[in-house]
Amino acid sequence: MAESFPDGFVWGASTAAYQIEGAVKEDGRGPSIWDTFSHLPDKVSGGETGDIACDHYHRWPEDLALMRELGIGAYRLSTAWPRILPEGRGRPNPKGLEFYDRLIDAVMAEGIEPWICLYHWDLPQALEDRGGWQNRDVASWFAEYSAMTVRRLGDRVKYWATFNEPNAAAVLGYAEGVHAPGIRGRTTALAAIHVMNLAHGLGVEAVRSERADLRIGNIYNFHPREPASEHEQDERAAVMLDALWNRSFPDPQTRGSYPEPLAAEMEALVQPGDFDIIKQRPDYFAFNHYTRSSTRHDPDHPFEAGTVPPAPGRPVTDMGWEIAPEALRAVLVEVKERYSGNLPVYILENGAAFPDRIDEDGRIRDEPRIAYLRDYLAAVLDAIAAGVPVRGYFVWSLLDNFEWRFGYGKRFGLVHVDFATLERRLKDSFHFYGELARGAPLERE
Ligand code: IFM
Repeated sequence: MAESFPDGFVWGASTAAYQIEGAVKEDGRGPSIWDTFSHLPDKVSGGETGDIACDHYHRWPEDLALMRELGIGAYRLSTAWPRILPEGRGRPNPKGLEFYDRLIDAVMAEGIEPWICLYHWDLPQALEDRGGWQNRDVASWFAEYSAMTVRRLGDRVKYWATFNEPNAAAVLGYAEGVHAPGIRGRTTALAAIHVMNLAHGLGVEAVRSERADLRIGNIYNFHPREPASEHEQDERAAVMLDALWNRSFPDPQTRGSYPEPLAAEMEALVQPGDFDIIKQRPDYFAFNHYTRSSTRHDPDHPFEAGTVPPAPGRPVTDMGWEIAPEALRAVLVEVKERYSGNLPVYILENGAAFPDRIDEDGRIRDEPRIAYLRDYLAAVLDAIAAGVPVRGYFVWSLLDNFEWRFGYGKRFGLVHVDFATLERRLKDSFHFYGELARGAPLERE
């Protein structure tokens, strides 16, 4: 059965600065927490770093040609705070701003709508040295950086997001310590959550006071967290992880309060007036989604909530993440009920890592990725039929890239990158996605 997406549906691709740009010491860029973290021993698989990544900083014209060939209508990138403000605040780095200026002009010249995310995990190291996301001042510095970036690019870029997956930045970076800056703790994570929420609120205000005509939101991440058993401790752990992962940002930002299992602990951090700053009316509602997982009581986890690998036999991606497209439909329906109402909804990341192989004829027949995309897109169609106003879908990712603690071993791209030569090669999924982007109906399995 073939089914079409609604007229005007936006087909996009997403990337992030640290994962693709490289050129970490060029043209005045300052170090970020990921430069520091990835250079520490044993933090990233194989000791890999984002020093070169896809070398997009130099090869962006080639990557833009790929976007043109793909036929996407929108491209979501992130600006690197340490490229624009090497010390995190103060005087901007003209060359950093010029890079994004040129890129945006070129993207628009291709008829592709640029979307900018202001924070995709690369906090300037100078600010981490001052307490990072645990320091309330960083929220104001984020607002200054946001205003500066919008002043330069807001005449052309209409769609803005403050943060990408602030939950991942807070939980992986400040609770579990497996992402930069590598801090493990409970109070550290709660502080980071609150300061990032404040930064979002101040950032939205700063962007709107620069220009009232822009569309701004936040990019959440929703992954259902079911209890691994009916045991009370597992149920409690699942409620906690759901609050921490799925609710600790959208709840305060759209409803003005922290979710129940965290609310009491957060009280110590919340100052009078904070929720007035944090709760801002978004112009659209966006999130990323990849999988679902079950949760068990884990006394060694800072929030006593551990993730259980999928049961043997369940289909998984190369990340070990369960393939469960029905979870995306459920999340979309829940998002509308709980948060977004009639706001336009965008999925700003979805995709899958698989161990791709280049065949002798040079082709990459990545059928598992095509099947994943087809099934998740069918779930999007189901949610649209159920009344969720989904207006766009952005695949993660255009290119294979630096997958954080997994280095270059996990490939999410529609385009294969040979990290020794930096040669790009189209995968079969590139052609599959390109046809949809050009208006072909989705053939359901
Ligand atoms: O690569 C990441 C991206 O930076 C944020 N969302 C999830 C992707 C896959 O892990």
